[in-house]
Amino acid sequence: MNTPAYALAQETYAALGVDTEAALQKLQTVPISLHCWQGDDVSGSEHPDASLTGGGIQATGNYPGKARNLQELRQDLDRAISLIPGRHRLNLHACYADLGGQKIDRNQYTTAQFQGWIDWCKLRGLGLDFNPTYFSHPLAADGFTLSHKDAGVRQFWIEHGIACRKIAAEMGKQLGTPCVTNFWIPDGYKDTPVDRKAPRQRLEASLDAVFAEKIDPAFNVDAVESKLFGIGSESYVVGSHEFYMGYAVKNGTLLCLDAGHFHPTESIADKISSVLQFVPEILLHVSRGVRWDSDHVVLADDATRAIMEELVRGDFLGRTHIGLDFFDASINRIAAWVIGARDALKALLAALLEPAARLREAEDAGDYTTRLALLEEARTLPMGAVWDEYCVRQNVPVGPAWLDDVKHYERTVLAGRA
Ligand code: RNT
Ligand code: ZN
Repeated sequence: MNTPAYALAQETYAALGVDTEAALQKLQTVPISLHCWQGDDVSGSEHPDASLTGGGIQATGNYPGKARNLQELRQDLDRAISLIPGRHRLNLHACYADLGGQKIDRNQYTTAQFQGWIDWCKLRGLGLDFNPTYFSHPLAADGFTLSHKDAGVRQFWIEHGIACRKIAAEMGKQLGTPCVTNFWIPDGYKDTPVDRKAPRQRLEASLDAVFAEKIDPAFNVDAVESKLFGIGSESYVVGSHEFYMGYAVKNGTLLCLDAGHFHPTESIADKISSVLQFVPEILLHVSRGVRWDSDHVVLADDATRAIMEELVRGDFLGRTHIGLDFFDASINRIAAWVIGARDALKALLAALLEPAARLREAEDAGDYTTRLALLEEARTLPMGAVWDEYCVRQNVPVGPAWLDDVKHYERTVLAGRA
């Protein structure tokens, strides 16, 4: 039984040649990879007092109730997932290893430290994506990892990368869906370097060593993520966009585009159709920079919508892995997950509901007046009714009702974590 509002919306869209049922069908096939690190401000689980250090990234805020261990993180993830329509994935960082009290360093990690996560995902029908962790570690404390001057430090991080790819392949195998392993490293200088070349040469050699072993893409695929600048690496980042674009094209890896990793007026939406002409697939870190790479909660704003529009218009969804990447410690962390994921999905739905045929016809005919007029009229079409219908069908709360659930959880569960 459809809601009356949906029935009306369906008619409105049909008059513009848009099939809302087809849009909803498509929407439920697109997984969003939910990043575990929103749950605890990128602290991880390696020591009892683990916290984010260095790495050119920063979580700000001290909202109470942060997950203090893996059990709490999983409990919080379960709650968030129950409020997000559709079937999605979990994006895990290696610093969320389950060490069971043992002292194991990152270059020694094996599947054993992640079997708990694999089982957890299997039970819930979630795919799993993975990230080696090149920060919050003594050997990353001076801001360099895979491009470090010291061969011993580089070797440690190469071994970490190799270990993570093996674990990721096992995740993909056990869960029956390829794992996307994303490599992001913080390496860079606060102040102007004299030698920009050597660190990049070392990074290339290190990556070649990490990726030397071929892995069946049915189990694991690798992505590399660039960045313009970071906290403490304002003047120079080894893994710049040009560096990784070149690396990905040369080596056939995926390229990861993070929405917060470019100049503030630059949009990753415009990069998608260029990049996909030269690399087989991309990974997106859907994020929101506010003046800088601040990793604010994703919104269904123009920037996110532009990204989703490109994926739909260019027929790129089949070659794109969508992940979220933000960490806001100033609001309820479960709400942050839910807002970001629901808004990414809303932006995608808006793109799927575009009067695409009419728009293309106008553009092809050189009628840019009609193109502009239709694009602007599309903004106020009744998308909300279609979104609500999707939530009803997917058995998740409609509208802001999910917030009552989160507030209740805050009172009954999070409050006890003081
Ligand atoms: C950092 C990158 C990277 C991280 C995660 C935690 O600027 O965006 O993706 O946010 O690996
Ligand atoms: Zn990112």
